[in-house]
Amino acid sequence: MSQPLLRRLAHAAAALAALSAASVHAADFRSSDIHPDGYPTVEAVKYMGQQLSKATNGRLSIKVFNNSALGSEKDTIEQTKLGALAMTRVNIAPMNNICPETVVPTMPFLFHSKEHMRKVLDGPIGDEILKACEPQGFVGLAFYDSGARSLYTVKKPVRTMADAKGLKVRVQQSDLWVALLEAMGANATPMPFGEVYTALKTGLVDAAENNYPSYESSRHFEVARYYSKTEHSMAPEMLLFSKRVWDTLTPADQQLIRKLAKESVPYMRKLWDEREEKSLATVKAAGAEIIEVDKASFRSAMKPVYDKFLKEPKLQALVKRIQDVQ
Ligand code: GTR
Repeated sequence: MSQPLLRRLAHAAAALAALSAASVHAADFRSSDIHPDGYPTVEAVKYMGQQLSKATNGRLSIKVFNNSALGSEKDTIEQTKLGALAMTRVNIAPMNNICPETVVPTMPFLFHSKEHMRKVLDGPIGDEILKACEPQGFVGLAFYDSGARSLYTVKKPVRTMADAKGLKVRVQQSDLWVALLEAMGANATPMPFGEVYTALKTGLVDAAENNYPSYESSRHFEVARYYSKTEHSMAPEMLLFSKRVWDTLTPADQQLIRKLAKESVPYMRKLWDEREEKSLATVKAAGAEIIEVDKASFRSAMKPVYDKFLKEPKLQALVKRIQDVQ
């Protein structure tokens, strides 16, 4: 075939592709979550879907599959990468092994308050981290709150670092989380969230760690009733869109989706603040013991984690910038 003909054919194919992208009239984007109905992350994505439907007269919408219906976070991340799933709401931790920048907001004792965390993630640093996952196939739309994570145990309370020694602790599926618990002297067992209740109940693990809403909604508090306020990480939640699906959308739709995702953040936070309080009251009423710990001793044990996971200067620079945010 002659060169000009080939070139013309290529142009025609490109025009056809552009046309079909522009003419995607309707889509019901599937989004996953491991949490049940009523959990702030689930409700925030549903809210975003309603707004999307309203703004497009029903042309675009979102259907949330919650309660791990589409698998663990690791599974849904994989499906999102492949484009089998349009969106997934996951914690940042299972992204740690995929997208190096996500390690930064996961780091132990990095944020000193909820306000600090929100300010960083709402600003240019948050946007840089969201953007950094694009080459891996994810369009980062927003960060949601996940509070502070603390240790909870079945048999004996943790009050000092010495109490954590040798404990078998369930962690999220991330190398950073394994190292974090090992730095406390514990033995880390990575597993999906949906398996943790049984693991605590059967003694496969002695402990787990999470924020109040997850400790409560998963009913882990029924089995592990000592909640020790280590508050060792404020690893946030992420809302990710599949880059493969994204690339089939018009720029106007992309812009709308980005905007509505950002607008779901304050909605989520309102629910989150209420839920944290409610969950704490529920677990206390059910007999969970909330224990103050010597946080400084836990914090000072984290140096090996910083040394191991922040070798790259660009990650070190991000940490420094976060620490400098007032
Ligand atoms: C929760 C988080 C989930 C999941 C879970 C876990 O706080 O909302 O996305 O990461 O923790 O520990 O697996």
